[in-house]
This record gives sequence, structure tokens and C-alpha cells, in this order.
Amino acid sequence: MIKLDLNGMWRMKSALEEDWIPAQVPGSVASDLLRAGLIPDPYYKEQEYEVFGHFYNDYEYEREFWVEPSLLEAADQLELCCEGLDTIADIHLNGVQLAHTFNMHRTYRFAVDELITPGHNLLHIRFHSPVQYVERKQKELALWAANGDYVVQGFPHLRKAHHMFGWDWGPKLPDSGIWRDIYLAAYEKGRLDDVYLTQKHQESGSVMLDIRVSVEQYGNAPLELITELTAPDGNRLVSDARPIAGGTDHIQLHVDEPELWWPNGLGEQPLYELKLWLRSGSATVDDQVYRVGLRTLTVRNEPDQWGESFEFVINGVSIFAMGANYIPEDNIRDRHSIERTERLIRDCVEAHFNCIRVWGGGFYPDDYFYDLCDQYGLIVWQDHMFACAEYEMNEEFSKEIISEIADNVRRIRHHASLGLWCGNNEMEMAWVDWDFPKREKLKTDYVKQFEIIIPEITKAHDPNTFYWKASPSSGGGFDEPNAYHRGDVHYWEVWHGDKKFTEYRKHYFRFCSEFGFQSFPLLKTVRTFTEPGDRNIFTPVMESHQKNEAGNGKILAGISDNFLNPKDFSSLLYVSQLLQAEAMRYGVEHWRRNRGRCMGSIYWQLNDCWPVASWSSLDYYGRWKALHYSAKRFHAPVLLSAEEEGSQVKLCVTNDTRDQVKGTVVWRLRDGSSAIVQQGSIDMEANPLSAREWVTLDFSDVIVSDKIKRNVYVEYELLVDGAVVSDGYALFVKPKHYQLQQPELHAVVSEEDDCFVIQVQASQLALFVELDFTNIDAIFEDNYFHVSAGEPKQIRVMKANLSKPASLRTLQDELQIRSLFDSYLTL
Ligand code: BMA
Repeated sequence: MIKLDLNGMWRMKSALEEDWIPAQVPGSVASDLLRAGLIPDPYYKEQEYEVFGHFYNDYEYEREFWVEPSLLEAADQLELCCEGLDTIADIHLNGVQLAHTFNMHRTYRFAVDELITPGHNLLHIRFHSPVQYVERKQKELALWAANGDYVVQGFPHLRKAHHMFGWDWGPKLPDSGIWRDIYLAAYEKGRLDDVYLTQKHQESGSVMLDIRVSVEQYGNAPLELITELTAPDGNRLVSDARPIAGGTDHIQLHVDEPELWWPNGLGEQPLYELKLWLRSGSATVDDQVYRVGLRTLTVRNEPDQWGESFEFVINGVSIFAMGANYIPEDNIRDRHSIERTERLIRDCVEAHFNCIRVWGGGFYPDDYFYDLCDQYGLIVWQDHMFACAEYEMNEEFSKEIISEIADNVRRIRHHASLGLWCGNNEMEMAWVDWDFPKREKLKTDYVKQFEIIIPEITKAHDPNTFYWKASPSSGGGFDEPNAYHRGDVHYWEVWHGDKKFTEYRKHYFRFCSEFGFQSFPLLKTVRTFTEPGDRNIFTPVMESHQKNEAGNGKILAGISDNFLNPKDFSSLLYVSQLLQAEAMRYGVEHWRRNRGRCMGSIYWQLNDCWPVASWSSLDYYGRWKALHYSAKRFHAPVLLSAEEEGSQVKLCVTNDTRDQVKGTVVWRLRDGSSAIVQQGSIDMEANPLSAREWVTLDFSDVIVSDKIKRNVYVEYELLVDGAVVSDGYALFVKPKHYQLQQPELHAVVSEEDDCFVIQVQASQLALFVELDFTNIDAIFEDNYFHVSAGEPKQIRVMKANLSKPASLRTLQDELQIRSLFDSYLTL
């Protein structure tokens, strides 16, 4: 195949204007208008609303391109390939209408042999306003969707990422454009039309890789197919060569001692390379490369003593899935990049994730997203792109979703990281539990869509990956979709239901695929969209960057329950993050202590698509909120956690590795000045993939008054081979009632080869010690940690984890340090 790239410089204009402006492809209307200075930055202050008006317009894109006459002579088939058109597009080639499309999730291939001319050609694409379209459709048939009046009503009529019309964490900016690659493909003699890989793991341990190849042949020149599999070390080769004509063939390659692929924390991620060449004589006419992880991966969903299990089983081993929900990384589509996604995935791995859920209100990520998940070991829970809305399964809509699902399943199915396909986000539950005007016809459409058509089409293209009808679900058929004892659960009683986060410990979900608590982003991030006068959470600007109407009130209620009143704006942002981190820790540690019965916790949400108050652990600029550091601790592969009640503390070890772990649990009861009141240790040996309580400490003989209760804390750590692998502390009262004293924090920065080391010490117990640099972003080894008096902590920051290179002197000058004590007003 010869590819004529049509990415790069185009021109664009609003259909209302005469003058063209330069455009970048792949790209978006908002990006082009921004570059030309025709719209203000929609993320700044309240400018989102002004920019929204521009999406009532149509936009035209145009470019010329040159086609060599020799290319036309040689080609047997010429196609215009559009990997992403967002969304309602009229495509004209040399003045002739080629297509009218209205699905951003599809890959379009148009035969253009008849339309292309040797030399100059003109390609013109007009994008119609998505807002006008859904508003018109909504008048014909009103479809219900969540998130109320804030979102553009009618979005379920259009196959476009739902969140672009507004969400409870996202702006209302339904951008358009050529959002993925566009090119001309010229085929000569033949092409690899479809390749499907099946792994058969034999009893003996060997793997038979079945490669089903469909070839399209043009003319009758003999074709040969060469297949080669290279081992992860680049050496071992298994290969096959055979003559092939049009049609389908199976090639089977045997791998005798396969290196198995494991998720992060459970083993390595070896990737084999599979190459296919279609040859005519000595010329390659088409080729494909796949990176293949050898593993078996499914979901066990079977009745058991607690109800019905829901757990990922990888290479025969049931694992506890730990991770978060992923939303699109930016509302302005072309700000997505492999570099940005790689950083995000690395941040997940740093926080010991082994799983990530791609939530259904966005779009199917690019290939590089799945490549990175293969490479770093994250199991992908992949929703189909439907969320929180009802859909009408008319003929046109059904046809669209069938094509879209086939395109994406075929694109993604070979990835080792792909753990499951899921029909939609929250629609089965909505039909049962939520309050909206319910029409029988649309309820029947739900069943048709998610329980018949989508599973059928998904299975047809990917028979080997587990399909789950909805999230949450108990298996479909409107049978208690959000039941707590079977299937997966979205638990929103904490937050939307206003319950306290201590409620988490009352539940033993089988797999909690959503639960969350909001916080504000870092002050550095707030500064990017505010002026000083806006920096109060109830100003119009701050409220417009909080899309969950009741959100600020819920954060304040949570603070009043757990912390003292923060003294100023910056302290409020900081304390909101501590609250969020504590809430998530409280839930995840509990579910991990109950490993076996609970087998997954995927918190809501990993990231943001613009600067906003939200449930994320990484803010829009990728800055780690307190929650992300906390996740790094509560996801420790071998975790020591405490369950405190009254004056008792149970210490439990959860071992989510495949190794037997021998270690020592050490604990110390300290008073406010950190003097040790009692201490002890116990040797333990944790079985692989297990959770067990090792000791119950009873301090009722010491904690004899409220005064003492407010003055003591227990510190615990798990030592393996002399190193601390997990640690923490527990108070016997809420932080607001703990008698904190001025900790007189003192920090010294020193430099080593590849890192800086910050030594922090305190004269009294310091809680939630936060480190930051004024003008530099950094990922610290740990943050929001506690420091006991007289027990200095050393925190490393790798030079590679600084947003820009800095000298020791600069870091010393820029170091900012505070702890919970500093957030209180002490007059
Ligand atoms: C879940 C998600 C999202 C939403 C989040 C927070 O239900 O599926 O739709 O953003 O809750 O409300």
C-alpha cells in the first residue's frame, strides 16, 4: 500500500465568512480559531460560554493535493481514508460529493478511483453544527440524558463523544474537525484486509497463535504471505511463508516456552512482535505489525457463597483490580498526544495501578493508548461509547453503531491489555433506579441495543474477550443492575447520596467500578484560569469551573465533618484534597482487606479534560493531587492497613503479588510530642494473593480520656528485608479533633546524581505534610505524609520528575512546605 498523507496544513473558515485561515490537520475548529485569535481561551475564566456560541456555526476545511500520474496508473484500488471526522461532515472531492457522515467514532474508507485526477486535486469538508443538529433532533423526539439542563440536550441523537456537550466535570464545548489521520491509500495487486489473532494456551504450557488473515486480491498476479513472530528479546523467530490468493487463510505459529504477559505488579509485560508481509514477487504490496502479549484473560462471574463473583482472571490467576476511571484528556481534541498519555499511564503505574476503565461518555482512545497499556501492564476495561442517556434504535442509528463497533473492536481486539468490553455506562441502572419519564419503546430499544445487537457484533469480531452488558450490571435483563453482592457496582451513596465516607466500610462489593469524592485542583492550576479577585470558591469563575451543582457544598460538608475550617482559599484547596484522599483510602483499603470477596476498586476518576473541581486524582495539567500520592500508598502491592475502632486497631496485610512475602509488622503508639507510649512487632508471612489480619491492638488501658484520645496516634510499618514496603498511621479521633501543635517544619534539600533529597523534620507531629516548588512541578517520592517529632523523613524527587531542570539553589529557594496545622487559623 502506498500512503499519500493528507495531514498537515489545510485552510478553514466559518461558513458565514469569506476569508480562509490556516488550519492544522489532525486538529479541531477550536484549535484553529484559537491560533487565529478569533476566539478567546475557553478554559480561562467564564470564556467557555462565549466560545460555545461558535459551535452553532458550520465550518469548512479545504486543501489541494498532488497525485503523481504514475501512482494512478499502478493502483488497482484507491481509497480516501478518514480515521476520524468529528462529526457531521459533507465531503467533496474535486467538486463531487463523496459522502455525508455523522459518526466521529467510525473509520471511513471511500473508493475514489473515479474521482481522483492526475496532478491537482481538491478536497473540501464541511462540518455542520453539532449543536443545531441535536437541538433539531431533540424537537422531533426528546431523549432523556443525565446531568440536567447544564448539558446540551439531545446529544444521544448523535454519535459524538457525549462529554463534549457538557458533563458534571466538563465544559460545554462541542468542537468539530478532522480529528484523526486522513490519507489516500493506493493498493496494488492485493491487500491485507483483516487480521485476527487467537491465542490457544495448551495444557503443556505452549501457545498456539492462530492468525486468521483475509486477503483481497486485485488481478491475478501470484501473492505470497510471510508471517514472522519475534520473541521479546528480539531473537527467537517463528515464521511461515505461503502462497495466498484472495480469501481467508489461517496461519498457526507455535511458541514452546512462552513468556507470559502480566499486569503491573504481578509480573512482566513481555511483548512479541508479529509481522505480516503480503508480497508479489520481491515487492511488498501490504504489511502489518502487531505487538502481542501472550496471556489468557477473562472475567470470572459465577455464583459463590456471597452472591456472584466478578473478577479478572489472568493466566489462571484471580486478581484484585486496582485503578481509576479514564475520561478524555482534553476537551480540545488535538491536545491529546502520545507524550501526554504516556505520562498519564506512567503516573498510573507509579501509583501501582493494574487496571484502567475507559468510561463510555468519551471516545475510543487512539492505538497508542492501548500500546502503552500493553507496555506498562494496565488491564483495560473498555466501555462502548454510550453513557447516561437513552437512545432510539431507529434504522439509521442501528446501522451507525454496528459499523462503529465493528471498526473499533477490530482495531483494539489484539491488545494483551484488553480485559473486557462493556456495553454502556449506567444505562441499565438508569432504567431501573433513576427517575425520568420512561417509554416502553425506548426500554425495548435498550435491550435490543445492549443485550442483543452490541454483544452480537462485539462477539462476531472478538469472540475471545469477555462482554459485560453495562456498568454497573448483575448480568443484564434489568435484574438489580447495581446489586451490591454480584457483578460490578457504582457506589455513589458517598458523594451524590451525601453519606459520610465511613459508609464505605459497611459494604463488601464484589467489584466497585465507580465511587468518588471531589476536590479542588492545585492553586497553581486555579491561577491559570482566574484573576486574584476570582479566588473564592463561590465566585462566578470558580463556580463555572465546578460543574457538579451541589459539589462545593458537599466538599464543605465533608470538611466540616473531618477538618477544622481552613483559614484561606489556598488552605481550602489543600484541605479539600486531603479529604478526598482520605475518603478514597478509607474505601480502597477496606476492599483490599476483604480481597477474595471484593476483587476490584476502580475509583472515579483519574484525570481532567480542563481545569476544574472534580473527582480526579491528577488535575488538568497532570499535577498530582493528594489522592494520587495516597493511591500510590493504598495500592502498595503488599499493603499494611489499619482498621481502627474505638481504642482498638487491627493491622492487616494484603498481598497482591504472586510471591510469598515474609516480613515484620512494627507498630508504635505515640503521644502528641511523638514520645513512644507503647510499641511492638510481629513476624508475618503472607501467602501470595491473600489478605489477613495479623494483630489486634487494644489501647483501652492507655486511652482512658478524651484528652488522651486527642493526643495519641499509632504508627505502623511493614518491613520486608529491612525495607519499609508499606506504612501509615491512625488517629483515634477525626483530624479536626486531634490536638495538633505547631510542628515547626524544617526542610533541607541536597543533591545526588539523579535526584534531589528533601529531609523534613518536625518538633511535634505534623500531618499531611505537603511539598511543592513555586514555579516548578515535581512528582515526589511521597507527599502529604506525616512526620513524627524527632523522626526526620527523606523524600526523593528524581531529576527526571521535575517539569524543568533546576539547580540545587533554585530548589532550595522555591521549596514550599506546609502541613495541616498551617491550614488552621491560629490567632
Ligand atoms: C458517574 C460517571 C459519570 C459522572 C460521575 C460523577 O456516574 O459515570 O457520568 O461524571 O459519576 O457524577
